[in-house]
Amino acid sequence: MSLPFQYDSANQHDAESMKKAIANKLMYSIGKDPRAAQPKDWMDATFLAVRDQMVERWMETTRAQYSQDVKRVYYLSMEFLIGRALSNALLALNMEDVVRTALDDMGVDYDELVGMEPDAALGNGGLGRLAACFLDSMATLGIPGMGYGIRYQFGMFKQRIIEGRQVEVPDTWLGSVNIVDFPRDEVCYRVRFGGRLELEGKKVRWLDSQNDVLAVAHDIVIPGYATKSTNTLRLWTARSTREINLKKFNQGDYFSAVEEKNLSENVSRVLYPDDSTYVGKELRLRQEYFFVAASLQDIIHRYLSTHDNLDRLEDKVAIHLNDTHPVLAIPELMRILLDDYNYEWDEAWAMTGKVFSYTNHTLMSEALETWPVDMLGRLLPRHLKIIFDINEAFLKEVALAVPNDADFLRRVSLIEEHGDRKVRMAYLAVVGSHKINGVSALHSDLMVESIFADFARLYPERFTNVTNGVTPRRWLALANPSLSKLIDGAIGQTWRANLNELAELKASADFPQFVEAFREAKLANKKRLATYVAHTLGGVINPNALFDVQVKRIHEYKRQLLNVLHVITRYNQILANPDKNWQPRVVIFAGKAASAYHMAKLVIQLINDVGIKINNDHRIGDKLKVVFLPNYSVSLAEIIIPAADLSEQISTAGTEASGTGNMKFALNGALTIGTLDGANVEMQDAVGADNMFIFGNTTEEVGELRANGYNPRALYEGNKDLRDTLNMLASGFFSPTEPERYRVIFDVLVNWGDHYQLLADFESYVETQAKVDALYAKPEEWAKRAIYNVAGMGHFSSDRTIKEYADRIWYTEPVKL
Ligand code: B1N
Repeated sequence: MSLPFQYDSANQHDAESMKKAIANKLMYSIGKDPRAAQPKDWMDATFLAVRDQMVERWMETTRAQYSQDVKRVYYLSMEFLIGRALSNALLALNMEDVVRTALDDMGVDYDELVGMEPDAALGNGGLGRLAACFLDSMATLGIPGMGYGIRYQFGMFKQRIIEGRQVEVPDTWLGSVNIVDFPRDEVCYRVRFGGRLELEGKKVRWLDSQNDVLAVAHDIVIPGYATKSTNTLRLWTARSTREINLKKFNQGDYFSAVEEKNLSENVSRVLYPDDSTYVGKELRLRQEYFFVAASLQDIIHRYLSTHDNLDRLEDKVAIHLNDTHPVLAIPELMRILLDDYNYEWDEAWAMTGKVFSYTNHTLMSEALETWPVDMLGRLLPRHLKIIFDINEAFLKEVALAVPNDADFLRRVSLIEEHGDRKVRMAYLAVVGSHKINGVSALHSDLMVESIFADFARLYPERFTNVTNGVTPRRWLALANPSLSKLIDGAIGQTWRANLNELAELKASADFPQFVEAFREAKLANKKRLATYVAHTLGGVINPNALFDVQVKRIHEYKRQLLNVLHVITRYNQILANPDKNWQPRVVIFAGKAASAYHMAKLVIQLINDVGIKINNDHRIGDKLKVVFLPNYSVSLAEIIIPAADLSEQISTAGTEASGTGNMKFALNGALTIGTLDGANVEMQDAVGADNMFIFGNTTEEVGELRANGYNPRALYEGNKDLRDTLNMLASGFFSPTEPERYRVIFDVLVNWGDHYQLLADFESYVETQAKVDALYAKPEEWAKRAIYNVAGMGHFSSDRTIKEYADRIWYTEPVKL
């Protein structure tokens, strides 16, 4: 067996020395006698012992990066949805067997221990998880890439379901013993807020700032897979500039003496739990500037530690903006260059454009950030002035390129003038970056046709596409050991670092033995999930049923409701035709709703209410079950996704920028039922149209309906299945104690325009679900197509994505180790 390891630490650290290392940590870092140690203590000790193994490589990488004076990439993101670190590190270091044996010898169960680690959930969904996959791929490829973000004290809330409703519980992921990161108390920068400007000729001075806060660095080690290359994720935590107000303290006013401290430290307190939506809260703006200002000071400081001045900054520094959330970095770099280092405007602006690049992750208007000019001016007066100056210079340039077109100028202005004036952050990102990319081919096309159409006319060369990807280490090797082992036997182990090799599996689909083994691997994962369901919900699900899965944030555009409409319709059909040979199905949902998103929360409640009705209807039995798994998270995804037969990717065409769950499911051998949206389009190209269930209107058709009058009521009246289903919602069939509960859903769909066009796609969706049943009735045929899905997913590795960013956007190369 050929191991893909250039550097095999497993040979250097045998189980005996690992045992000693863990026992050592348990005693000297945790302070526990092995006889008294709780499972959590063992976990912490093991984590610390394994982390030691990464530190040497980390330092070697850092030294090589300095001595080779490589160009670095800084990935600025408000979110990093990392999940568990220990099992991932053991995979990267090829140390799983050693640690398993060591723990076994000490009477500790490896799987239980690994499963105890809390997720680092510093993100909402796709955008944050993408950032985590990118960190993994940058380290694996040896790209000198560093992540910068916020060390939220409370990450993504934990979701409980109480009487069918979502209840949010704070996520206290940082335990009492810090095993997560290395605090760097000495890496500490002041971040200023408020104050006023003083103009002195051409010079601007920012004075009298108030409520300043300190940013303290905490470093998380990011190991590359099968390489020494190890990178850093640096997260900032807020610390008050004044621990205590002595005057108030001396007056005996103890509480207000520490109040200021608490208030200023609120900036890194909690992650905003809004996915793909924008809330214009001042604290959010503070968070954005807080981490941007600290990161830029750090970047400049690092650069100047090996260079005399900033003249060639763009040769050694690429800063990537993960959506508009860090876009204040653009005026912040301008401020540094102009005010602190006395560059001329034109020179500073040229450098800035070369340093920055920006990824757009959504076209939906409700997610596009615009900050009120008032608020920005109050909090960051210097930045507002710079933004105005950028706009003035920009509009001058535009007036030359597009003469005599006042409407064009108004449209592209960085300031939205009507009503309360607002800064359009996406436009600022575009004018201040040399490359702007979308996250799938379709999304990138729509981006230049819609929100950035005017800018694409001005700067066509800036716009590009880089289709998203996912790391095969976490999403196949770690999450799906049974399938991974089967793949290893067929094509060897190197696919983990070169996912295109999965194409070789195509041939295996012709071998009945392989197909049989593939089905067994899937069944093992389904049993694992069934056990989880039994433990968490107490219900029994049949692992031989078709597992039909939709897990993702709950959002109207993602259309969980369309899925529910199909479930109810199927329920009615089974009752109407009980003797038909129905394919047993378990329809599985999971996902969180933003705390203030009432419609999304109502959908969660509906799923649970529908589940209660159907699951307890003895006439239905095994033919249909509905499960809502609480608290969707990275580690829950690792259990659910490998167990899926059918992956639901059913957003209204043109709304899901890419999707990345879609890729994870196919990689784990699920077939997709989906619309031609986001990366589904490219997945279809990669796996073949016969191996996917595509349904519904195209983006074009959705647009035509929207433009030419869409009539959902006519669809309601014209389709009996649909009518029955919607009438059951409206009449309180699923909510007998509160018959009006789902009336609003009926209204949204039938009477208020059905914005996401569920009814337009309903018939096509239900028909396609019947095709799913028909294929599932031929298990070998189904398995063959599932194998083709796995084989076709090579393109969707985040290694490929990062290589494209490095070559076409960042112009960076791997460090030599
Ligand atoms: O980013 C993912 C894509 O795969 C998804 O299609 C896309 O929906 C997601 C504001 C967002 N877009 N926008 C956000 C998240 C948090 C927030 O506060 C917007 N997330 C996406 C990765 O490209």
